[in-house]
Amino acid sequence: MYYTITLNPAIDRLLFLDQKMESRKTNRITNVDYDIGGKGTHGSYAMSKLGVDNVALGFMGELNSDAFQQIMDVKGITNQFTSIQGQKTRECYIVIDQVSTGTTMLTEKGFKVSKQDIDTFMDQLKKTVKKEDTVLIAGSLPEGFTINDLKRLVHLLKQIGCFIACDLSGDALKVAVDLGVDFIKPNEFEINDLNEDKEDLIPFLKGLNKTIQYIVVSMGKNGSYFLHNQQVFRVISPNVHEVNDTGAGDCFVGSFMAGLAKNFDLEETLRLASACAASKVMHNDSTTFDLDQVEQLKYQVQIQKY
Ligand code: TA6
Repeated sequence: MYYTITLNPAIDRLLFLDQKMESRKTNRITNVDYDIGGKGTHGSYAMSKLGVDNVALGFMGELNSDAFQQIMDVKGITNQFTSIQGQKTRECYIVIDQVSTGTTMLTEKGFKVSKQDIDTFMDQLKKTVKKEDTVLIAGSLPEGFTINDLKRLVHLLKQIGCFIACDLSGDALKVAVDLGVDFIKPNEFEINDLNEDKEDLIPFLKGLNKTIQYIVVSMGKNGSYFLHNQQVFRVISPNVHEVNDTGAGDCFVGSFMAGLAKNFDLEETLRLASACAASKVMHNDSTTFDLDQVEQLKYQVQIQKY
């Protein structure tokens, strides 16, 4: 089974403007919509859409759990979130205008989890996840969930022996690297931070690849680097009309996991993930991509062995 863990999910409130957002000006909102937010949930959406059964896990706030579950139902995401009593799942605001070349994301901090919430979650995980499973941990950590709790989580999964994928940043990414998980997806800035001795990029990535099986370095519109078994690939994404880039990286990760689940070869997996992410940015919410579009975009993905 495939699992995703979103420790600090969100309800994305999509704010549409028909002009470019400017300070010192009234920016009129022309439409409001909602989508699920948080990176693991997006991975779950992508896997489900590509026919890979999975369950989304993590924490959710009790106070707006109906709204949260309703969006999960609309998106077809099977889930078993641990409820945090007396608190709300955060909202994140995504500003989408007609003219700008990127959305603006304003993220709330989110709920605070207690030691008891964390213990309940870890116990559930221990009972649920098996050696043959794959677990993706993605997104920010909520208040109360410390770096030591993350270490505990990764150690638990390592003890179980499952495949561990992480889409984390900052200190959390460092934990994933230090503990040698199976997959990471830093962006170009995060990899720079990890590369403290400022080694050349490719030798540095090859060093990381000795302990981490799969590495994707995402560079937005400029595509990505991908490493597996000391092989380096440069992946150039199709050139598409971007409407909303929110969630594109999450979509890449979920689709990549789906490719692995379907035993696609590496090139096919990279083509699929890149095409799904490209289709995602052509849609105006945080998750949607189109399977027919993906079929066409797959052939526009360029993959070069480095
Ligand atoms: O990657 C997009 C997204 O998952 C949004 O949907 C938004 O809710 C945000 O990222 C959450 O990111 P964070 O790093 O705060 O967990």
